[in-house]
Amino acid sequence: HISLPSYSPDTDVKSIEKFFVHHVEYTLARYRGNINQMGAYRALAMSVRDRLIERWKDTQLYFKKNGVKRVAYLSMEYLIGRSLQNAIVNLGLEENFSAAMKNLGYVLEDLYEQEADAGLGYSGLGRLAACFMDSMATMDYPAWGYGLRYKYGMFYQKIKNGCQFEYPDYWLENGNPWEVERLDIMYPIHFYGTCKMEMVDGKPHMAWYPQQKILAVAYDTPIPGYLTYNTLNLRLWSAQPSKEFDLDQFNSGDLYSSLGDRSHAERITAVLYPNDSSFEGKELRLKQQYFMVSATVQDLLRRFRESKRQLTDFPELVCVQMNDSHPTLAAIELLRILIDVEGMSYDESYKVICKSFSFTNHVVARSNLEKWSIELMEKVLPRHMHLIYEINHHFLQQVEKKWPNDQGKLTHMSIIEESPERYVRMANLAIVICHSVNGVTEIHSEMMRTEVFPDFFKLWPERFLSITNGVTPRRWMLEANREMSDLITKWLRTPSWTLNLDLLSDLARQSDVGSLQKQWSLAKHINKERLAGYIEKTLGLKVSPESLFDVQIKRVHQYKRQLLNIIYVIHRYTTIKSMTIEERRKVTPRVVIFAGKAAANYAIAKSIIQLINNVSVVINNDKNIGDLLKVVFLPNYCVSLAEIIIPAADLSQHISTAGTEACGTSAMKFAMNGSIILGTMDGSIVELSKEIGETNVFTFGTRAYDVPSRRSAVRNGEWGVDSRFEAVLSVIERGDFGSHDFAPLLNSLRYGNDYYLLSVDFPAYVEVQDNIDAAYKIPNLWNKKSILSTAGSGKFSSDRSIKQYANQIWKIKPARRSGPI
Ligand code: 26Y
Repeated sequence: HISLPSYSPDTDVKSIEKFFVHHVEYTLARYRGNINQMGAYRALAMSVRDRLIERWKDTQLYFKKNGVKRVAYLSMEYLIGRSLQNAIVNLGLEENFSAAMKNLGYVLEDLYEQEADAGLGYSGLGRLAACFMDSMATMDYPAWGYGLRYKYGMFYQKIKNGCQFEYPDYWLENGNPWEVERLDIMYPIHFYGTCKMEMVDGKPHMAWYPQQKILAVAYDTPIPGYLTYNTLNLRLWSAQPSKEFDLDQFNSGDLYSSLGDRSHAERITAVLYPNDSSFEGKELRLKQQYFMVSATVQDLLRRFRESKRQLTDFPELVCVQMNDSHPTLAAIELLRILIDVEGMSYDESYKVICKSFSFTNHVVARSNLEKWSIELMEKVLPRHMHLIYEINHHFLQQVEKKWPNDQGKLTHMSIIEESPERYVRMANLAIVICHSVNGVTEIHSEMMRTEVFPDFFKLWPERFLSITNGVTPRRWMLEANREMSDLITKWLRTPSWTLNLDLLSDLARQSDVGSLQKQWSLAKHINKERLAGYIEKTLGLKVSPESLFDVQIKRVHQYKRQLLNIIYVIHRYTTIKSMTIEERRKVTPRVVIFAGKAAANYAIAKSIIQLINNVSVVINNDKNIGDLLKVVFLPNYCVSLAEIIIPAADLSQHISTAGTEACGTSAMKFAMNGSIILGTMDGSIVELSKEIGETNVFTFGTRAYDVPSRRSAVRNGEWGVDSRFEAVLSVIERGDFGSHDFAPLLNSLRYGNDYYLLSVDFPAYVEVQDNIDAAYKIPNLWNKKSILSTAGSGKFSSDRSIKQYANQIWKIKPARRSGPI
C-alpha cells in the first residue's frame, strides 16, 4: 500500500478511537456502549469529516496564498453515492480505521453499509461530475464544485408485480454527516418583476425591479483527493425564505400565509427534476437553474474581490466549466452584474464572460437540446432575457458578415427559435458565449461538428474540442473491487497504478500467464459469489456463480435497447426448450442481470421493465430450464448497487443504436473490472475497442453512418424482418409472459416504427452471442480477454480527462500542498 509520509498525528489507531468516542458522547449524546450500527456509522463519519475539514481549510488557504487560478465546475447534478469508504480510502487510512473499529467492537465494512446514497443526479452526467471532483482533488487542481442540495434525490424504485413504482428518496433521513451548513455564506436570489430604462449619470441604464427574493445558503461537502493533503469543496446551495419577505406578511397579521411562503421558497431545492433526456420546460426547473448559477456567480465574485484586482482580470483567476447547457445562465448573470451593478460596458463585460466560460455538451439528438419558452424567461428573468436578445443581435451580425444574405443560416444559428413558438436555444447560447465547447467521446464530438452544430463549427472551428469522459479508478476499482485491486498491485509490482492508470497496460504482457489467469478468475468468482448473495437476499432467488454473469445496468431507455436484450433472452429460452438433453449439455449457463430506472412518465420504458420482470418469473420458475438460464431484475439501481454488480460481471452490454449514446461511462467501469464488453460501435465502445483490441471485445450491429439509410428502409417496409425476431414478438403477443398489455411496446417495433433498429440488428446480435458462448467455454481464452479488458482501460481514468480539461481549456496548474501543515 502507498500512504502519505509524515501523516498528521490525529490518524493513528488510538486517535481514531478517541475521536469516535467523542462524537458518540457529545454529538450523538449517547453512552459509548449503547449505540446501534447507524449511530456508530454517524460517529465514525463525523470523525472522518473533521479530518477532511482541517485539510480543506488548509487547502483553501494554500490556494489563496499562492494566488492560483481556479476552476468552478457547475453542474445541476452530482451523483455521489456513499462517502465514508471513499474518504477513508482516499486518506490512505483504511487499515487504521479498520483496526480502530475492531478494537471498539465494530466491523468497518458493516458501517459502510449504513450510509444512504447521495443520489443528487439521474445518471451519466451526474456521475461524471462526481468522478471529476475526485480526479480534480487527487491531481491537486484548484477547483470548486457548485450545485444544488436537493432534499429529495433520484427516486427510490420498487418493483411490484413486475411494475416500477417511484417513491421519494429522502436521503437526509438520518442526517448528512458530510456537509457543513454555512449560515455565514448566504446570497439573495431574485425572480420576476419588471425592467425600466432609466438615466444614470446622463446615460441610459436598464434597471430590474424584481418581485421575489429567496436566499441561497451554502452547504459544503469536503472532497478528499487520493493520497494528497489537498481537499476540495463541493458547495451545494439550499433555498431559504428571506426575512424581509416573511416580516411583511407577519406584520399584516397573516402568520399562516407567511409560513406558506416559506415552504414555497424552500420548494426550489426540494427535489431533483424528475426527468432525463426528454426536455420539459417547467418553471420550477428554470428557477432551480437560475438559483444555482446566481448564487455561484455571487460567490465567485466575492472571492475574486478578495484579490483586489480589477474585474477585467476575472478570467485570469477564474474559469467556469458548465456541465451541459443547464448552467448557461451563469454567464448571463455575470454579464448582468458587470453591466448593471459594476457599471462596466457591454463590450468589456462580454469579453470577460467569453474568456471565462466553457461548455460540455452531452446531447446527441438535436431534439433533446435544452430550450426555454421566451414567455417564461421574460416572466421569470426579464433582465436576463434583454441581455440574451442583445447577445443574439451582435451574434447574428457576425453570421451575416460571414454568410451575407443567408436567411437559412440566420434561422438555424439564432439563439432565438422563432417558430412555431418562440424559444431560447440554450446550447446555441452556450456556444456563442463560451470560448470552448466539447463533446464527450470522439464519435460524439465528430457528430457535434457534422450533424448537431455544423454551422457553428464552420464559424468557429477552433472552439470545438473533444475530451473523452473517464471514471475514477479509486471508487470503481480500489474500493469496489478489493480482490482484483490487490492482484493488480501484486502483478504490476506497484500500487501506483491507482494514480497512473496507464500502468495497467503492463498486464497485457502477462495475460497468458497461467497463475495470473487462475488468480484473476478466482477474484472474479469471489465477486460473483458476493453478488449471488445479494440477489438471494433481495429477490430470494438462487443463482449459480458458475454461470456466465451477463449484465446490462443503466437508465431504461428505448435507445439503450434493453428491449433487444430481453427479446434475445426470450429467443434463447425458446431455443433451449426445444433442445434435446444431449444438446442442452453444450449450452453455456447464463444469469442475465438487469437494473435501471425509467423516468416516471416514460410509459414505454416502464413497460420494458414490466416485460423483463415478467420474463424472469416465467424462466426462473421453469423447472425444465434450471440453471441454464436465469433472469434477474435488481430494483433501485444506484451507485452503491453498481459497486456490487460491476466487479461481478463476466460480460456487460452496451448496445445502444449507433449514434445515440454520447459516451456511456459504465462500459469504462466494467472494462476496468475485467468484464468483457458486448457493444455496438457507439460512444465509448468505439474507443474502448480500439484500446482493448477489436478481437477482445464483441461488437455488432449497424454503424452510425448506415443508421439513416436503414431507418428509412425500415420506415418504408423495405427491411425483411428476421423470422426469429418475429417469433419472439408473437409469443409476447400470445401472452406467454403475462397478461399485461404489451401492444404499445410491440407496435414500437412493427409497422415501420422500429426507429432504434432492433429488428435490423437482431441477427448480428444472435451471432455475436453465439461467439460469446463459444469463447466462455475456453477458460484460457476468456480469462485472457478479461485481463486484456482491464489492461486496455488505462485511458478511461477521469484523471486523464481532467488533465485534458486543465491543459486545453482551463489553463490551470496543480497546486499541491507538500505536507500536513
Ligand atoms: C434538462 C433535463 C431534461 C435533462 C436532465 C438530465 C437532460 C439531460 C440530463 C442528463 C443527461 C445525461 O446523463 N447524459 C449522459 O451523459 C453521460 C456523461 O457524458 C454520457 O456518458 C451519456 O451518454 C449521456 O446520455
